[in-house]
Amino acid sequence: MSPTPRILLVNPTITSRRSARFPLALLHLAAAIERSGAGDCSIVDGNVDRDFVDRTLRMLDRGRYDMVGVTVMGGPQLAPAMAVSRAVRERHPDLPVAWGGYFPTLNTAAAIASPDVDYAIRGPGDESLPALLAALHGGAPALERIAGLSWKRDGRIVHNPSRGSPVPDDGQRLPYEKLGDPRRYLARTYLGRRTVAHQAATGCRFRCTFCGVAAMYGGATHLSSAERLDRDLAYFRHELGADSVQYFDNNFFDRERDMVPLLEVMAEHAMPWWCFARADALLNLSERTWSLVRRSRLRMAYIGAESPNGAMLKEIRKGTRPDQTVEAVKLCQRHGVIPELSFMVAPPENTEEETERTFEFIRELKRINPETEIVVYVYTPLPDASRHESDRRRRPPVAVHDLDGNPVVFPTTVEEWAQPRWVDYACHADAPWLDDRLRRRIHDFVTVLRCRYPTVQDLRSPTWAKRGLRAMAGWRYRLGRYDRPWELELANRLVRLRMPQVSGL
Ligand code: B12
Ligand code: SF4
Repeated sequence: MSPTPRILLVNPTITSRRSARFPLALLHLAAAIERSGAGDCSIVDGNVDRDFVDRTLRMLDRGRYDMVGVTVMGGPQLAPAMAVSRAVRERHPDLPVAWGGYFPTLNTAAAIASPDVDYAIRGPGDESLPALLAALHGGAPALERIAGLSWKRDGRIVHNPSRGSPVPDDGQRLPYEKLGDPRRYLARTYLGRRTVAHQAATGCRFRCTFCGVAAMYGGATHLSSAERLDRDLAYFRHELGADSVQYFDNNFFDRERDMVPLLEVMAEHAMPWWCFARADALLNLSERTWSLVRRSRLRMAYIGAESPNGAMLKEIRKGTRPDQTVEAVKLCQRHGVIPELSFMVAPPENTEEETERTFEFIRELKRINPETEIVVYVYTPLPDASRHESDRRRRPPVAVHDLDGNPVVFPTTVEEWAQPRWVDYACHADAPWLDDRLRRRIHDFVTVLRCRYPTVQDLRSPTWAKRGLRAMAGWRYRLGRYDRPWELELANRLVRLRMPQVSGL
């Protein structure tokens, strides 16, 4: 082993080069490793290095590394994560490979069962990863004492108790220079010419049953200090030349009293911004805070509206009501903020009825505030085994059934999870209880909707093309004739309108 343990952190490709944003998970881990003094690290980002498997191997060949850490989100990132882990195992059979992130946290058994994965870290890795690096380097703690670690002992799989918790920041900025030139991650978006991705707080204090964030963080959140945010924003502006910010915080307006100091900093920097927010939180903000929100130049808030059905919202423990969605849409309009609402259609129960009801609700919201952006997902509940440990005891498992009435059996291996139908499931794009007719209906509705109301986030399609599509889609939308909009599909193929649910901002 080397004197200072070294880890190579890898972000397998998940998006296009153009849509690459700071790999925040790896930057947080890099900061944690440095802070703990456990070792040193380098980063390979597959969103930027398109031949990231080769690059990973080249770096391992040339440098001394004691471990490879791979961040893995379910869906399209899984196959590249498997490819890089397999390649490392073949070339360096003794080098430990650790997986962390949403996939191994939510599907631990499948991840750790892979012969190419030695360690799966559940939950935030800021404490567990440095501890693992130290343990493998012969130091304390012993493997069995590392929180949230799943590992193999003599061929048996051991799951250590409790996932890690988010770590309060130490006031230092993230080590962006580990990415080479951090300016490569700034992108032209509708917020500005050079938008940067940032996360002021980690975790979320809510426990919505369908949400991976609740499963990861178990209702805990850690906010950034105002001093740190000020330092980060100053760095983005003055060192990187950024002019706008996309905040990936799971729920930006967590508690008003905690957010005001951050908003004051943001108002001083006045860089247009986007964030995730909850309808109830926005409705509860005071007039004074809204004036800060306006001064800080919030442009768009992504709100999980999920459903027009209050009972369903209660059942999934969303904690908001449909009337709050309506009010939030009006409130945003008054304050010059575009609400971007996401909906989960086709739930396992009353699948068709709930879907049609959601379409009607979307139409109502569009009537109230035509600027409202809409993102439509298929409701794909998390497998019971994915829930946070602290939640498993609270609620009995819920069985979901396929079209034939058989209970849905979730994959147990990484190979199965990487199959197209389960990738679609992870992407909230398809579910085993959807028939072809309803699948088509959802697709058609979304096609008509996005042609009738092209997203403002689409900077690529020319204005004339968007106008043309709007006009073409007008009669269908007005009459609710969504079926088989072949002419829109044809025109769309030429224009290639953006899909916010695939590409993000
Ligand atoms: C940025 C982002 C993306 C980026 C890619 C990021 C990248 N890797 O380059 C893009 C836009 C491409 C993306 C895509 C998708 N995403 Co996404 N994404 C996010 C987002 C907004 C931020 C993630 C982030 O950077 N967080 C900041 C870091 C600090 O936190 P973290 O990721 O939790 O990291 C900590 C731990 O996970 C752990 N950890 C992470 N990696 C590792 C690695 C090791 C070795 C260790 C030890 C620990 C560890 O330690 C970290 C530090 O504490 C989250 C929501 C959120 N606010 O977190 C959703 C989120 C992660 N995405 C999600 C999903 C489902 C997707 C999609 C697969 C599907 C979809 N429809 O959204 C798509 C794929 C779309 C497609 N291509 O078809 C879900 C995952 C939940 C789940 N059920 O699995 C989330 C939580 C959104 C949500 N609320 O549902 N996403
Ligand atoms: S849906 Fe939003 S509010 Fe609910 S747990 Fe997930 S991030 Fe938090």
